[in-house]
Amino acid sequence: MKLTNYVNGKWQDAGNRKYAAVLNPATGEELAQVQMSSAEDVDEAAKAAKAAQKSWAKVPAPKRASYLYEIGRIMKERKEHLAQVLTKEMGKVIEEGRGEVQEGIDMAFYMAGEGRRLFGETTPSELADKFAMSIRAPIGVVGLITPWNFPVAIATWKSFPAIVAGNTFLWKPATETPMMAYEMSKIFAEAGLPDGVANIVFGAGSEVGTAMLEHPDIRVISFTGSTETGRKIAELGGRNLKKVSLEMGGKNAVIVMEDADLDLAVEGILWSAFGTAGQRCTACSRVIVHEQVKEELQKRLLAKMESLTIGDGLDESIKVGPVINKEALEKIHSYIEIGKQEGAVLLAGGEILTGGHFDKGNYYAPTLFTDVSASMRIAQEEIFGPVVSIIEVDSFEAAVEVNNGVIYGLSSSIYTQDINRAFIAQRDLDTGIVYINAGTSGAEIHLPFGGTKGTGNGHRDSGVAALDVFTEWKSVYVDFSGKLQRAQIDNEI
Ligand code: UN1
Repeated sequence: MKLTNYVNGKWQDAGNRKYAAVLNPATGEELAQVQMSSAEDVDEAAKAAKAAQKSWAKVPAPKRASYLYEIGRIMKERKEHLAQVLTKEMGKVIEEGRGEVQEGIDMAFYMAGEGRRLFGETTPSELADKFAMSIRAPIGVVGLITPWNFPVAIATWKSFPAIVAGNTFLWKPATETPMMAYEMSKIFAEAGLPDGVANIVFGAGSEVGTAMLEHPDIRVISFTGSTETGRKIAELGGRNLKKVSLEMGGKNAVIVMEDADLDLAVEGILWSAFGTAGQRCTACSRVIVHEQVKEELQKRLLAKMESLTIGDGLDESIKVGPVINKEALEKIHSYIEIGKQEGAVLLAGGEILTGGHFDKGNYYAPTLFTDVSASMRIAQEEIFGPVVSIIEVDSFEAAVEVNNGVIYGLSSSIYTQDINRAFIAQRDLDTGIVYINAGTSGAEIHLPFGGTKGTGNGHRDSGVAALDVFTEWKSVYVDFSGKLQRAQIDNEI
């Protein structure tokens, strides 16, 4: 199967194009071939998006929203199929695949509701017989660059607010996971979304991403991915005066205080750290534990880790799927040596799994380090795999300091029964998302998603906050006095 770009409501013919193989990370099997586009392909899509945008912006927002209701309805109807495709190309276990598709469905209905809101403000004018209001205006053509770890949910966080707000878009999905984008192109077409509103261009970041950043007609770039790539996007986007929204890495921690419900904490850690094989931006990669409960927590965590089943995520009994590719496997593994050399103690895992079906896929053993100090590289750098480091502290204050002592600021969590501490924690943990008595992952779509410091650049995905990325504020003054009225001059207050 050849996946070609979706431009102006049509799929390009397979023709004489460049392709890359899409592999199932669980089995190594080739699933499809994906088009590797050029700057010309980007230009063609940007032109189509531009041509469609003016009339799209004139469609009343509730009508634009009606397409989202239809998209959501089809996604719901097709949920199992989409989840299967997602698990095959990305590797996450099927239960999580279903959850991710649900996240997209939720986003469709939520953003569709915005079609009847998109609130601006009315405010008194400082002059008599004058009316003042601010409205959200669409920006134009927007560019979306999405990662492989959430091939559909993150794309919906970006494309659905873009659609309801009256923009048209060009979406570059990750090369590893184009099949979900292809599925979405079929859904866009079936929902009757006018041609040119949604355009999908497959290909490499260096080629397609760069061309998007340099294209004069693309006004916004919304990106989720690595900090390294995000920095390059910010630089190039800055030079080209694009509005750039970045969602990048994390080094998220679960804090376990001495009064915590330890079994609950263990469950939260297990889910946040090893769910999606640790490949979530929100994954827990540090456990900051009070010295009084460290040994006990460690013991219970190790015991529970033994029950983690590893394998092909299509098998319902599997809890931890493969990692995305061989490079990821190597990168994760390189941190094991780094951790050992720095003096951390390896309690479990630390190996690429081999033998039998493991040989065909990319499987890494769930890994636990202990006696890690806050400044070690394994406690500072994003590993993006099933690797957790236990850091011992002697107080709540020290726990907060360790949590905040990294360059990232996406998600944090604290387990405690003390209500005062919980509230101090939500105030003092310097991440964009804070959980009390729950792990670090599990964001819901109607709240803003994003992080502080090196995780982002001040924007947010999902929630109403997403509309800020895809709209421009327009202030409108209506003077019905029939005479010249000069603000700041003709109105002595
Ligand atoms: C991501 O890892 O980039 O909160 C997104 C969560 C999911 C989204 C994660 N709802 O883990």
